[in-house]
Amino acid sequence: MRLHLVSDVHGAVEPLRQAGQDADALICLGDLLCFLDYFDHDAGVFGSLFGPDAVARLVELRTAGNFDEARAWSRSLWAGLPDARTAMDKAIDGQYAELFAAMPTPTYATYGNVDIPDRWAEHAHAGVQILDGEVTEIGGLRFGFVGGGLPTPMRTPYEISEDAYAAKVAALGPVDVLCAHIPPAVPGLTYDVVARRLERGSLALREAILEHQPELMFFGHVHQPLAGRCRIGRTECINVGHFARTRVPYVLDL
Ligand SMILES: [Mn+2]
Repeated sequence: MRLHLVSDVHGAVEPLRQAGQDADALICLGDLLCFLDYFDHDAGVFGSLFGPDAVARLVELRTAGNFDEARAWSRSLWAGLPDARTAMDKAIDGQYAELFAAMPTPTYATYGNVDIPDRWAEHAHAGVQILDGEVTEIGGLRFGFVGGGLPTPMRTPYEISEDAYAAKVAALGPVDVLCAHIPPAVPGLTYDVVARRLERGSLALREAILEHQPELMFFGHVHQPLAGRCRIGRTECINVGHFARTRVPYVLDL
């Protein structure tokens, strides 16, 4: 059985469609939406609503770590837009409609921190199984899925408390393959060498790995990691890659 795994799709519809080909199943570890494209300032929700110059300013502030100023700039942009809420919802639903339509049957998907969980059920077709704090069987193995991210100064759309996250991890129990959007809290896995900061990793994931020692743990979230993989005991922990840039799925032969 051949599985293709992707994470951090961030609006890459056509590459996602291709990533589902020649696979028996696709696993998607979240961050489907593109709000802000750091490289293509015309793209994403912000690019389509506010234009490239406004996006360039926002990218500049966030890259410099001025999150308060970035939020103020973002607020001023939204305030200048008549019926901002509707415009944003329309842009989000438009992206989700295209992305879910590009997913093959079967697809197993969980949320990233840059996702709106409430909007998924409406767009997912019958071949897409949405899993968050849940286990399913794939190729005779138990796969556990945990979605979302932990609180950060970026205040991305789906960040939950450490306790709520730990409860979802605990709900899985022992699994053969652990899948999450964010990595376990290991500095080499969480440090982004381009952004030059530590992203949020999960202590609960690390503890679950130490306790249950699954064969494999897959995640994404850290776009340019110091280390793309590491071992924790007998568990191989693997970042499946920043799909929006690489456009190549991670291939797992079972
Ligand atoms: Mn993420």
